[in-house]
Amino acid sequence: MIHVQAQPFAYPFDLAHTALVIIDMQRDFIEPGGFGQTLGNDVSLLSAIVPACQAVLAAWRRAGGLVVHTREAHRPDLSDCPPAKRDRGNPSLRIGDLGPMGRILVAGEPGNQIIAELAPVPGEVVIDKPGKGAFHATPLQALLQEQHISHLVFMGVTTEVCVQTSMREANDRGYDCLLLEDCTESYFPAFKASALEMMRAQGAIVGWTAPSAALLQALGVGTPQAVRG
Ligand code: TIU
Repeated sequence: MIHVQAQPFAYPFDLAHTALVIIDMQRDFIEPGGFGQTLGNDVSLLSAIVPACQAVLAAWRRAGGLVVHTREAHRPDLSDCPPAKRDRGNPSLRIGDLGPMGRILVAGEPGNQIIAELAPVPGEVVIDKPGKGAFHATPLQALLQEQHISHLVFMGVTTEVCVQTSMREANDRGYDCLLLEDCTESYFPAFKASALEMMRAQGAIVGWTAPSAALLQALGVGTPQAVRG
């Protein structure tokens, strides 16, 4: 059993029964010209977490843990994108419209790909999800059950939208969830802070949070600073 120094108290997990879940680290949210920017957001905030995510992904792969990537992606005919989603806000381009990285939030388009720094490798799971949560209308739960997974470690964007929704879905399905604080980001720093606080409040009502260094230490991987120090 591995113990991570987390809030509100230590998070214990067994690597064989734990998956690293990376939510929506795709060009549509992180690069200019995608869905995030068309909603009016400053997308530059999100790329700051990429190095920390890379370090965790590398360590998790070395340890041999299961990796799950998600992409927020709609079918080209948008049959899985209800008006309640497509019509929200006042974006310059809506889901399915043609933007500089192809059709916004549509599967297979350049903007829908996971960023090169975190690209999946053969053997890793990639889940296309039409909603905010990773479980809604996807095969994720069946896949986790097949692999005897009971614990999920989360990274990705955005904290209070797809990450929080996915963690809440997971918690209701019985998974113990840890969110890595410096491996998740929001277009709204105050929303990130609130989301972290509300998830770990009331004795980890939704889940635990911890800095990625705490997970790396628990996995026996020193952070670059710790190695130098
Ligand atoms: N808008 C926003 O903050 N997020 C999303 O629309 N999707 C995800 O969080 N992935």
